[in-house]
Amino acid sequence: MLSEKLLTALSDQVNAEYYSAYLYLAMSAAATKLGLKGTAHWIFTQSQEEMAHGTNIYNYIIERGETPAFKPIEKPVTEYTDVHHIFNEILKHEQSVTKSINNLATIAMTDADHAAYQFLMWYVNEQVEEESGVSDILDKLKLVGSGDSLLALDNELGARVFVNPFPAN
Ligand code: OFO
Repeated sequence: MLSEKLLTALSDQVNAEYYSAYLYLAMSAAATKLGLKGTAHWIFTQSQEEMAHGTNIYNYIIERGETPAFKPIEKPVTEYTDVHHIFNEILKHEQSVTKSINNLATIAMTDADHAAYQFLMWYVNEQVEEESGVSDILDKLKLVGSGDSLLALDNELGARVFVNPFPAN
């Protein structure tokens, strides 16, 4: 049985992961509009990952014998000036997700819910990888400027392949 507080926080995280997926769809569409197909693909793949993250938490709540609370998913921002703007917003968003995942882990720890804490560790580590991956892209963007080098980076981002981290879900 999950505590009321942990159930609420996990339910909110399902919503946050689906919101992330929706936000990244909006950003992917914006990148397409900017003519950056590879970047659009990278962000679309990120959106698919976020759906998988949300579904996995949903399944965990069900596995623990609980019912998640459902809330509306917020409307994402759809206008972005350029690719730097998009990736800066992605980094800020991932940093806010990291805070909510850490908050979830703290609740599980306070509840002495070792199973939930263990479950959440995957997400804690994933956030380290996500922030680091986006920071790397931002560093490269600072170096490339525009023109051919931006197109080369766009091609590189276009090679990302979606791998479902939870194929059993
Ligand atoms: Fe779900 O990892 Fe990003 O937000």
